[in-house]
Amino acid sequence: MSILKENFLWGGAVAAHQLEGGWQEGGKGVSVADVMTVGANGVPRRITDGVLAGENYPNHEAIDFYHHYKEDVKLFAELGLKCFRTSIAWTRIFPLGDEAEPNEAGLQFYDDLFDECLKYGIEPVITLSHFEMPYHLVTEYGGWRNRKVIDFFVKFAEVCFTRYKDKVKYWMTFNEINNQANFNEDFAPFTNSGLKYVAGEDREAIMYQAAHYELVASAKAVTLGHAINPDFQIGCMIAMVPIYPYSCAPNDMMAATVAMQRRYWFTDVHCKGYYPSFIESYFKRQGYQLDRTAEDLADLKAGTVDYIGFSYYMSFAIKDHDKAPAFDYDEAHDLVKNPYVKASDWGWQIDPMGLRYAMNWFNERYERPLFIVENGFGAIDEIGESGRVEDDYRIAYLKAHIETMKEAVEYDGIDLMGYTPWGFIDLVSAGTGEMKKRYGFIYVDKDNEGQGTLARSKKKSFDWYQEVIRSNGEIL
Ligand code: P53
Repeated sequence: MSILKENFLWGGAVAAHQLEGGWQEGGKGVSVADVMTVGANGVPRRITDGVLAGENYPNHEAIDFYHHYKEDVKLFAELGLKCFRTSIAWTRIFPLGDEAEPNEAGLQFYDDLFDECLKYGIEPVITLSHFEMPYHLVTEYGGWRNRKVIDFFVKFAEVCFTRYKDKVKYWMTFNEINNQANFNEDFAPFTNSGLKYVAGEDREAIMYQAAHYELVASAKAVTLGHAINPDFQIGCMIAMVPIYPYSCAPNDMMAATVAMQRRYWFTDVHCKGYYPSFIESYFKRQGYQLDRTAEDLADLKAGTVDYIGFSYYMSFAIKDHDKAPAFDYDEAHDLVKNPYVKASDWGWQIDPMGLRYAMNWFNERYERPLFIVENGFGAIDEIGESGRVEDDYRIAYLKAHIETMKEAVEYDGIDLMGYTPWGFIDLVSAGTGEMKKRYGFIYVDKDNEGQGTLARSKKKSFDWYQEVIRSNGEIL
């Protein structure tokens, strides 16, 4: 008997824009990911005004999964995956986002991809919106600040649900919808919501409005999906980075509580169907008059999610900065290093116990099944003398996290659906656009400048993960 259930969904996770490439193939339109240049460790990606000549846009080709998917899915089957989490590029289905009819070539691509997965018994797990909304919706409508985008998204969801209802059972609406809580930076508002702020705007108020429209769109999609196929399991997707109090000073504890509220209220709306009291009270204090209709509130109530999908990479710590803990935490300034944990080369703090903590945090509040849909270790990999990447550091990271995940199931009684490590085939980093920040068990020969043969090869972690799946997590 294993600790994890028999039908546990062991898998791997990616997103369309980070691996497919083929950015203009099959009638695909330009997405927000197509106008982001390559960055570097500590150097943000630039968002350009459209696609400009002479810039390096790493997502345009990515790892060219669009043309390699058959050989890749064969490798995924060899790895033993039970499920494959990817997203449907919105711009393959609606190239501009506001068309009356979908693009058949795009729909056919995902039919072919899902058939290829199902041929090997690999279940597709699909995110509808993963940092890749049509760029046209940004330039013509201002992204999610515009209520009209709700209808465009719901239509996209309906087309996908209807077309793939017999091929896909597990869905998620918006990837890491809560990243935009960090509204002072440009990256998350743009990738989440297609928001480009102009100077002098109230960034925060606009973020709440955009998030509200997304939450309504998500709820409407959930209701619609269940009507199309009652067997669908439709989840939300939250970036879970627990925020610990730096010390047991009461103000640090309260600062952490408030920071968690600020980052995770999205989950309350997705799971409970209404806004939590602390955020209503914050809106009141700020004088925010959001556009939230009675119909919206009814939609939110009706369309709560079946499960919580979440990513987990790291934890944060917060120190009260000589001010009473209020609802004004700012990620860039208030976070401090946790002296008890180490960090990756990119400064992501490595904290396996934080995963068990996060699972308990979700479980206590929402009592919904959980699905760990991202976890992983971004590192620079070198092909060693053996001819392959000996990524023992990655194995160590994953092993430690799977151990605490199993503790959460065994000791805390948490209902866990599955585990899909991020970027199990090397792909373009979302945060930096780099290729050299690798997460994979499968190496892809390509560098930050876009050079390389695109050849795939197995790393040491490939064999390790194969055994983990085969033993249902008993052999780590
Ligand atoms: P990269 C920030 C914090 C946690 C997760 O990230 C994040 C981000 C945004 O960078 O994103 C998720 O590639 C996201 C994936 C992304 C992955 O984590 O910056 O869902 O698209 O690739 C890893 O190392």
